[in-house]
Amino acid sequence: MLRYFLLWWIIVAGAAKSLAQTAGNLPKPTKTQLEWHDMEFYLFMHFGPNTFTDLEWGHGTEKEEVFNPTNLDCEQWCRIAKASGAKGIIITAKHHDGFCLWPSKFSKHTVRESNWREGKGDVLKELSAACKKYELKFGVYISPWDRNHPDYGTEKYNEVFVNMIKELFTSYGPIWELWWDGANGEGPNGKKQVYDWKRFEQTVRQLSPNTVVFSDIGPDVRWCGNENGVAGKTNWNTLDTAGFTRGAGGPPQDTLNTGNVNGKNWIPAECDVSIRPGWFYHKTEDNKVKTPEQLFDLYLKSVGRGANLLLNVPPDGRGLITGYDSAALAGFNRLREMNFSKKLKFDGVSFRKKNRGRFIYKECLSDGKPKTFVRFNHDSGLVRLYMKTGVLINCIVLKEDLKKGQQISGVKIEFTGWGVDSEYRQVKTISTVGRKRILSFPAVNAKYITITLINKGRRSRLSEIEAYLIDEKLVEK
Ligand code: FUL
Repeated sequence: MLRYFLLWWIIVAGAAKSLAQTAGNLPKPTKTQLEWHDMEFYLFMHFGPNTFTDLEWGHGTEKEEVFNPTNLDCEQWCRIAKASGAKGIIITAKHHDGFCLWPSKFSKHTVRESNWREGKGDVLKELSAACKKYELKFGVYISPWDRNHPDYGTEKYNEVFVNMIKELFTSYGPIWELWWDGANGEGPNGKKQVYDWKRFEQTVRQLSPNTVVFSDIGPDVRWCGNENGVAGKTNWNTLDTAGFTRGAGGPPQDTLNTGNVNGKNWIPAECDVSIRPGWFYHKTEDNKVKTPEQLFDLYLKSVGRGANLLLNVPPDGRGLITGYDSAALAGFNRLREMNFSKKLKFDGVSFRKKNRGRFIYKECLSDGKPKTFVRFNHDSGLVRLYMKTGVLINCIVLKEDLKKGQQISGVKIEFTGWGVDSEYRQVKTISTVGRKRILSFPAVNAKYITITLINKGRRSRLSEIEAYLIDEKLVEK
């Protein structure tokens, strides 16, 4: 008997060890990245000479006088951001035309050379102060491609860019996210720059180790592979970057969209998209602002697939966000509040016995706390939710605890209930969950929801299961 017990123990302990090793080897988010995941949704603001010249890519030859907002009010931007439920603002400190929204000592193409506020204005100063006041995170986009700077295309420009980064971090910090565009076109001398990315990265890390750095390949956050704001239905937070560079040398766009299942680095996806067709303000697009329903759909396809949503809302030539955009944003916020405020209640939760984890109380799956989770130790985890009477459901939200890495690779959701005269069963399957996975579908009248995790040998930590009946018009198409 003892012999059998020992044999059993060796097998069980061995299996547990190999599982633990798998989990132990997985890339994990840093504390800063975990906090970034919880930012969910924030605004992008494209603002600069293009706002006044009606261009998307300025030539770099525009006179500084063109930049002249008549009524700039960064607090208005912040109030609108707040009312939309956004948690931060990222501004184009310098776009490809090279114009600096701050009076950089390393350029002669800045707000200082403009007539705006007699050359004494500083958009970054005003925005960073307004963000502090309204408790929003402040981030900057800085394009390395510079169509104006005379040194661009020579080694000297790398020094210029490093100095600009230093200015940003020392005068306008804390900077929560730094957005690096990989664009690498020709400068005024017709040459392309060979960027010293290593040095740029070191400069940021030294000055501000907690800033989240975005680019095609991170190091902290990656591009989602398109500018439509849509993450992959399969969305791994992990990515292989070896052999790739930023910009044209980046991983294929579909890889950026889905991540790599066994990717070596934790580099989650951020979905950037504009509320209007263009990134900069154009009067002709005032009637092309996305509707609250379209924004809600984008939310399902970005945040609802485990990514973050960076929504561009460009201020106009007055330096204000128009009523078209602010109305759409407020409507978007209302839709999220209305549809996700009433969680449907389960009358019971049960687990397959062998899957019981450390935190085994049913409330933990609907307490809204990511810290409490159910850990599934086996290859197939199963949870069953029960409702005394059938309930109409058209949306399920799952959340995964990510501290030990992203592990859930497949979920089967089975609804059982009663149709008009017979019992029915409907099955939906999804792949990854990540920070949040929102699945919406035509309503079912369910009494039991059975959730099976297909883990392929990894341990999984499911922290939340929510069910809703959202407005049927909002169900993902
Ligand atoms: C791109 C730029 O070329 C666009 O103008 C815009 O800034 C977008 C967010 O990134 O690479």
